[in-house]
Amino acid sequence: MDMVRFADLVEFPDEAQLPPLDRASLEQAGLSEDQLAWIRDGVLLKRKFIPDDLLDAYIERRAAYRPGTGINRAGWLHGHCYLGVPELRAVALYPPLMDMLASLIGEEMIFHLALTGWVSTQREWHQDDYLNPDFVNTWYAAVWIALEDIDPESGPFEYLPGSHRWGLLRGEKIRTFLTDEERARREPGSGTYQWPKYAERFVTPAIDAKIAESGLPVVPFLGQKGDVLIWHSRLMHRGSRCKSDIPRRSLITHYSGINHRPDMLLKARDENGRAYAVFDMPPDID
Ligand SMILES: O=C(O)CCC(=O)C(=O)O
Ligand SMILES: [Fe+2]
Repeated sequence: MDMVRFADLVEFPDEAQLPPLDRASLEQAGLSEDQLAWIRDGVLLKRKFIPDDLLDAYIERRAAYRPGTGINRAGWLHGHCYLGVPELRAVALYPPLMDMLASLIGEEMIFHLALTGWVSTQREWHQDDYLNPDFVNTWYAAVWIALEDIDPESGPFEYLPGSHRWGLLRGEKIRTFLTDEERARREPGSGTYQWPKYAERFVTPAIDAKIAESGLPVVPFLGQKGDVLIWHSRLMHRGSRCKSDIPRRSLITHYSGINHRPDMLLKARDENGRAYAVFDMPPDID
């Protein structure tokens, strides 16, 4: 088989389906500095955005999670672990953060996924939206929250500013290059589909070639405690390789436009009225 190209895996959806700030026809007069940065870079970096008291309560709870022996680097198994961890919800649903997300995506956002590892995912270059059902159409954003000064050797988050204007990787297109077995397989513990893992064998080279020809610079996010980086679901990013065993203490949270998740049937609100998704399966948090 010929090498799969980035162009074979992407689509340019009709702009009427996209969040307002992604529409070429948008009138930019009257937008905020933050919204303009988002349009330009596909990321928004806000220093000292989350108050220490919220972070400290979460850090204490997370640090106490040590199943088995020793330090737990991987974090909780489930993306919906926040259902059992109110300290996590308090950070993820911090009202100024939720308001900021809504102003970038164009509608109220619902929180539905947390990554609590204190180590890089070491996941290769990707966009987030292709893991979603197609109807999400990039009404989606994720937030990287630094819980301490991030060490350059710890495998920081890296991204390519401006890459959110490239084509949109589509799960449906990617899956056509997989076998039926690869498409169907799920992880035994968590039940998550494994296809993105198999797809890396051709998605990663296709993206690498696209990056090389783009000439865009790779930017690491070396945040300090309370700094947040919000990124676009079409932005190329990765968890870079660990160059030491220095921990990387962060919290990563993912959100969708509340009207773009008909698949998330159970929605709850916290005491500030902020939305998060509830799932039937109880999270494994002990
Ligand atoms: O910082 C990392 O390890 C990458 C995380 C990531 O790709 C994600 O949460 O979507
Ligand atoms: Fe990602």
